[in-house]
Amino acid sequence: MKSPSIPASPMHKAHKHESAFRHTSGDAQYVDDIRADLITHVVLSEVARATNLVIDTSRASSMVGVHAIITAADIPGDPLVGPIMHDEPILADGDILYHGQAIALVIAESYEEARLAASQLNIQYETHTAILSIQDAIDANSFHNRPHRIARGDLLSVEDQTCVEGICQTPAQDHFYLETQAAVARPVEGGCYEILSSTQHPTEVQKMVAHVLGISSNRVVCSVPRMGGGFGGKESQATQIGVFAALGVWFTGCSVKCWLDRDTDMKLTGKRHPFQSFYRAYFDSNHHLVGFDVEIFSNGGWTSDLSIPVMDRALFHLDNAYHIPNLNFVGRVCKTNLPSNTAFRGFGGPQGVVVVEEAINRYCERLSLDPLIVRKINYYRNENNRTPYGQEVPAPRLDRIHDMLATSSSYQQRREAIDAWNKTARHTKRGIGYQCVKFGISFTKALLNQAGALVQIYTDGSIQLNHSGTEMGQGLHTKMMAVCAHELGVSMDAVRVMNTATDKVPNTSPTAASSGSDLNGQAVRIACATLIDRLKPLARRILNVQPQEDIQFCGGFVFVSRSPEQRIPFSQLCTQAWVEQISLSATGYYRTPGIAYDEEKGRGTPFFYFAYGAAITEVELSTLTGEYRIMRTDILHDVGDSMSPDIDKGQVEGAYVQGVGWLSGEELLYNPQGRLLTYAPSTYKIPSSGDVPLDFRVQLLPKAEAKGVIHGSKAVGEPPFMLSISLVTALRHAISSIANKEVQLRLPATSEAVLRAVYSQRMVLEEEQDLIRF
Ligand code: MTE
Ligand code: LUZ
Ligand code: MOS
Repeated sequence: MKSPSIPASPMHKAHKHESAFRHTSGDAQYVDDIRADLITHVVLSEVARATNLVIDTSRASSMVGVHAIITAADIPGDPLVGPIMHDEPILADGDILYHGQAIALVIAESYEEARLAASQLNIQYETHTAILSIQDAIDANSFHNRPHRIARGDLLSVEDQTCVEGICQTPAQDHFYLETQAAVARPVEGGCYEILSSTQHPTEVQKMVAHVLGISSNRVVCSVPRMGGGFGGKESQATQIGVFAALGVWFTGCSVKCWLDRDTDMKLTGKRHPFQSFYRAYFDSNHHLVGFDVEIFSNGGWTSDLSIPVMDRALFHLDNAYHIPNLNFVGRVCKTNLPSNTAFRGFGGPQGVVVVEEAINRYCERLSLDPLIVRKINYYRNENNRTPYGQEVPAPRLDRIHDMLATSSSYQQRREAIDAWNKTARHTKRGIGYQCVKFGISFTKALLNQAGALVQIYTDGSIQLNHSGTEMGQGLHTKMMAVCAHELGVSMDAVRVMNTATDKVPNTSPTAASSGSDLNGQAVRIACATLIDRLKPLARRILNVQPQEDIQFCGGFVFVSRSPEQRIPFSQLCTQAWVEQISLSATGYYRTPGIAYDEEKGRGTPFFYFAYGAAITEVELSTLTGEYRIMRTDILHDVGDSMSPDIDKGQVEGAYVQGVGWLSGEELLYNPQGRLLTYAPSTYKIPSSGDVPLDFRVQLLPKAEAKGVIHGSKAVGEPPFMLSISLVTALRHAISSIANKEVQLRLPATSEAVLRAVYSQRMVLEEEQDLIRF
């Protein structure tokens, strides 16, 4: 019962990103826009593995413009950092463990002076052979953990079924956030520190700065204006940059910036984990995937960082959307002389999903089946709804999404038309591929599933909103404004989201695992509910109604539900609250209920719920050059009842295209000594506008409200990344049309890789023709 003159809540409406105009006008402030007295040049190692490192700084430290040169020996507190294991020397101490490792910091007035000084460092060491690949690590028994395992059923019982076996390799990927890693540290009186950081995890920066300097956490405040992209690369690995800047302050007393140029960023920081998986998939005569035996290895790099939870998420997603009765999944993280690989959109999920999808594709190629049909046969359904780790998949939405998308995209007709085209076309082949996803939402490290908020109302009715999440372009702040505006019944304009800061909300989790809006949305709602509870009795008194009378807050007014014309402006209520000494500031705190996982047993409920989606991708490729184009992509994605549909569509599009980059064009190449060769945009190719599907149709699943989640919405940041795997299926469809044989396609599917796959089909064809001839 709302009066027509009262504007509706902004919840579930289209919003422009809260910083959209500032992004485009240049008004948006990033960390590098903040001035500092001095800059930091990070000196990187030029070898992948060495011992007896000795650095003579005497000549360099007396050079013009140089204020300090810092090496491991100078660190005042604990020299080790790391988000979980605490195994990462902040600067190389005696040993060098990867090419590009930070070995010294030059704090200077300008980059030119710093680089000149760095060239005058006398660096000595003894080099050793590096362990680089997963195979090197397996051979050398070099691992970060013991194997993690999830198993059920009995694989012996399916041994006589049709088996496809193989080795599936997925590549690394650089985050290539537009804004490289950056931090500014400033001295604050009393030996305190202020760190402005481009980080997804300000609490980790605060903690590790305190730790490395040997001071208490309350002497450090870390705040985040915004990031120009994070994608997981600033979840744990922005910490080091913040610590570098803070060390600069410790030794000089001046404000110090640490900003990495692109080359340094790409050499120093970790990437998406490359995986190598040995699999055997068993299918019965009805095309049911009845057994899956998989041993997966990831390349963790030199320290453990987040590699173990990434591996766990890969294991949790080896089933993707399919019920598999008999299985054995084992995962292990390799320790190598590479940068420490880290969180990247999907957090191991994509690496897990690719394996089961490759098995299905190969099975279908062998039997000339449409892989869409085999996928559908295997979905979780109400009668088969337990994941390998025992969590229930309640009322799966896979069939509904599948049927809607297959129909709306005319999959069947288009596949037939493509098959007809491929029969006659000589140099261009077409392919169509379907991919669904089921993605578990919650941090796999369960305790991280918590968030806080601090909401402050001023006497004019305007609001400052603080919450524990960070903004990296994903639109979290916009969604949080909508939650706050909805709860307090004001317009979005009345709410200002403040920089994320550890002095406003303490002990925060990283903004990651796609759960930023789920967790912080609840915390914001709870804080606002506390304020509303305080304001309602006052409103009833002012409106002169009984204590049991229902009061509503909407459109900037506070009114009696039964008679909306009886109302006062929200601002008037706030002024009166101050006069009557009612607090207008409240915190909110939320933790996800009911999450538990026993890693020993491989059983539990690691996820609060699952997000779903599906995509159909059509490609056209040249068999002469291996080049291809995505002609059309249709996506239907389940974001629950979206809090902000336009922002969510942007997330779906961005995740898909970023996934396309991972699977098609982005290639990190190292020389045999472990030196990264593709460390700049000249050689490392992220997708550009020309790689976006020519015809791109993204829909959000209608009538999809989720229970127990903020405003019925679902997490969106990572799940659609996996929809890009439809590209691989589409490419395989196109390539297999040459000889109707199993495709050997290496990932990333660069033009060269596609051409090689085309040649190997042709060879099969020629061999067969030979057989016929003789
Ligand atoms: N979108 C943009 N524009 N920039 C980013 O860095 N990171 C992704 C995703 N979408 C990212 C993004 C990743 S890895 C995650 S985990 C989520 O956003 C984090 O934000 P959320 O939890 O608020 O969705
Ligand atoms: N688990 C997860 C995690 O699923 N996503 C994450 O980003 C993460 N980060 C740290 C620890 N566990
Ligand atoms: Mo995202 S990889 O969880 O930061």
